[in-house]
Amino acid sequence: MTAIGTPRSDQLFLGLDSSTQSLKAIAIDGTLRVTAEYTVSFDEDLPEYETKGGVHIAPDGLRVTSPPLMWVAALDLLLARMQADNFAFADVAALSGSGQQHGSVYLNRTARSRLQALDPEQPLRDQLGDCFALDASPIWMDSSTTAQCRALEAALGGAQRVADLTGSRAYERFTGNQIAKIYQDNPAAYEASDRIALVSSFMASLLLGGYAPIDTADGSGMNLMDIRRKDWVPAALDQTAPDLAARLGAVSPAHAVAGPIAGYFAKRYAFDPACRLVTFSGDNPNSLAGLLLRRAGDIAVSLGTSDTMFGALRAPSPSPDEGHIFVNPVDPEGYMAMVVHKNGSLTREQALGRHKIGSWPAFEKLLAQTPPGNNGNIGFYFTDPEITPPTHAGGTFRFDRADAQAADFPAETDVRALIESQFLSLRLHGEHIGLEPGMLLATGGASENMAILSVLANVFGVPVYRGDQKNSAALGAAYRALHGWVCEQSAAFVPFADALGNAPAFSLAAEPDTQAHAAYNKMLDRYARLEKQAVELANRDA
Ligand code: 5FX
Repeated sequence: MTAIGTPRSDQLFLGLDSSTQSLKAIAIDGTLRVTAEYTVSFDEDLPEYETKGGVHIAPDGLRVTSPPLMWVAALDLLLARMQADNFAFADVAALSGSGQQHGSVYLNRTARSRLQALDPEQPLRDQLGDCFALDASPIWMDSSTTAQCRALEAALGGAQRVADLTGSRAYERFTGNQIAKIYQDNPAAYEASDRIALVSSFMASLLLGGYAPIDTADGSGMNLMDIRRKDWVPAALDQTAPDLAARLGAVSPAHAVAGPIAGYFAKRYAFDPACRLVTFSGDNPNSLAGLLLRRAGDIAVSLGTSDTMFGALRAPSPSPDEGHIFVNPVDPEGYMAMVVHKNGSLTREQALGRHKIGSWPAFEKLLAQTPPGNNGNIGFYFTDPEITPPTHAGGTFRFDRADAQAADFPAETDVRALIESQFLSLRLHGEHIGLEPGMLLATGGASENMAILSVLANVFGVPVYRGDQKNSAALGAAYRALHGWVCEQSAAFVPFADALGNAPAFSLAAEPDTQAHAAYNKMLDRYARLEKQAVELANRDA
């Protein structure tokens, strides 16, 4: 007999990930083995929404949105594909999910009743088209809210105060500042909103058949929640828009069960009507769970559309200059710290195009032609306005060994300058918010590139591991589904590590070279000084 709270091997736990470019699903069984994976790509599978990389970018380059109905259509398509593949929906004991952080969805007064009365004969897209107060959802790539950020900091007593309360100083993409802009630019849309959801709580609401709560980890990315009290900051709400608390609803810990799955999914796909829906969270908090970062010093670097570095912390020490502190999604008393670069994969891909480097193996070969430290050449590659360090405009700034600005570098110097710069910046800014790795876990598309991982190991001077599982946010959501299910079955909070005892180990991908690491240690102060100069240059051009 299995003990209460111990999953059986024939039970499934499903994790969804609604990211910038795709909707994915990963199923694990009760022994944590991945049994199935599915993906819907927004650009390719839903071309009628005319997105590029899943988004629409306004001509000013600052406003970035996605159509929320596309996310609904993606869920229809994903579940239809799973059904066509005979996925065993009936065996799913619990599901949870992940959403790109910060994005907001504005639901009008018809939404709640529509969600509660979904017709299983019809796709979701056909039933929910008119339940939005705004058909373009601002997402994390949006950097149009500088005025709202400064106003929030002024109202609350400065950047340090906002960081101390909410975990981060005011950032353009953080949801509160986005809501403030919607309220100011389009008061009718704000007025028509009955519920303002994050991408994570919106996707959860579809599956719950009603409004699902925002969890405290994803809620930490809004500049509206007190990360210690785990509740909204009244002064921040007041500064943002009127009657906001009612539109946001109450926050919930991420491990809590929000309810059973909506009848729609039980009838249309044969989910067990008792299947538990564990509160959804943000992609970075889910990745923390997916990568099983339990000890301080276990730090992940996710190399994707954005590059992020994050790890668990016991005590938060937010900085007004960089990085974010979020509530930990698997330890409601704990925290996680994170540094984000907006210019990740797209910037690496642009370097490939700019230098006519045909392939990633050719990129690796070029990288091998220059030594660690790049003979003193350093570059800053802000394809878009950067998040860390914050800039108001994009721009590329190259400096030679004598600190003189260079218009360009030869291809082999440029690719090294780019990769070294991305990792030196993570190291510099991560250290400021307590992220000091004993080891690194690399994930995301670029983590398949061994030459890039070797630079990462050398910059930080620690071994770099790689999980076989690339989709850490979807996997983390599946792990969290299991965790939430175990907590509910046990009628008590069970530590994540205890619930996930069987989790797989990671494989060593790169070890640091002492000499190379010494070169980067020597370079860091100069890098920090030149970074300040690059930020000034970018802002001067803004
Ligand atoms: C985190 O703060 C970010 O803005 C990004 O990593 C998004 O979460 C990507 F979805």
